[in-house]
Amino acid sequence: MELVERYSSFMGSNDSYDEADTVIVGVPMDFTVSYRPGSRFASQVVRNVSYVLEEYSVYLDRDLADYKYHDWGDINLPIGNVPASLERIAEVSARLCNDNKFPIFVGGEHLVSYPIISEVYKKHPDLVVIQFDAHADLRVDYLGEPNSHATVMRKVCDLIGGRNLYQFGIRSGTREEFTYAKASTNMYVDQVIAPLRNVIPGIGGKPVYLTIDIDVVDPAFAPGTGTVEPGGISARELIEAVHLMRELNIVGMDIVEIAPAFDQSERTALLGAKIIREAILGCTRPNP
Ligand SMILES: [Mn+2]
Repeated sequence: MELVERYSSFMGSNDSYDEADTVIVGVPMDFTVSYRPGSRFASQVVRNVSYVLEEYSVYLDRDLADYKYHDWGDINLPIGNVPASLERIAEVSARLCNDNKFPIFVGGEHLVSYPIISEVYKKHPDLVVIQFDAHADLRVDYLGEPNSHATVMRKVCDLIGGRNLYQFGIRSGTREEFTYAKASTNMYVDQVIAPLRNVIPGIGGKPVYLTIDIDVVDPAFAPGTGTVEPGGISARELIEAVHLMRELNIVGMDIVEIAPAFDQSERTALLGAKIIREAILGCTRPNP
């Protein structure tokens, strides 16, 4: 045990970038959100609350001590400049792809997923995207603006093809979004676990990018988010859903829309931290 320790990194990780298989990056952007901003502070709070978690997961009988993961820090973003921010996020994503890292991005708003997925798609042209979310995020524009956390999955569809997008837990959107989803994507309204089990065999070994919008969870379990939507899955179901990802070929992921200021209990950020722990343990390999 060290006499003095630093906990400003996720789980106190001290692994270097070069030796790590997994790299965690904060993306402190919340410039296009339609309701309450604040997700730019999520990554710092997720790091802070991760201190309470054990490295050992009793669900998986695996221990983070056996894994190499590096917390790179937060991307420096030009606050308020959306196009320049998306470019910088893409630049970081490209580097992680080139270096063959398993990237875990901590949002930030959901729009940050777009430049990340764009880079991952360059590397994996047969990419599948799995989205856990309360909202469809399939608008063409939001108040005339095509770059928004409400349009992000429509942009992803235009990029990779809607049939390669699987949406779970969706319980909010416009009629137009649900009509589009019916014709163009694989959307499973309100439910997560049962439909996820059904589609996993069909996805098989294809590369999968996982994007988790924390508002897929019922606000009772995750009140710290910008666009709260009552209903939704429990914290336990989200953990189970992440465990199901072990059956797939996950090549990267993000967890977005945690807005710590709206949750003094910190349970939302803590759920995010726990999800990251389970994803590292479940979706990457130990590195003794
Ligand atoms: Mn979303």
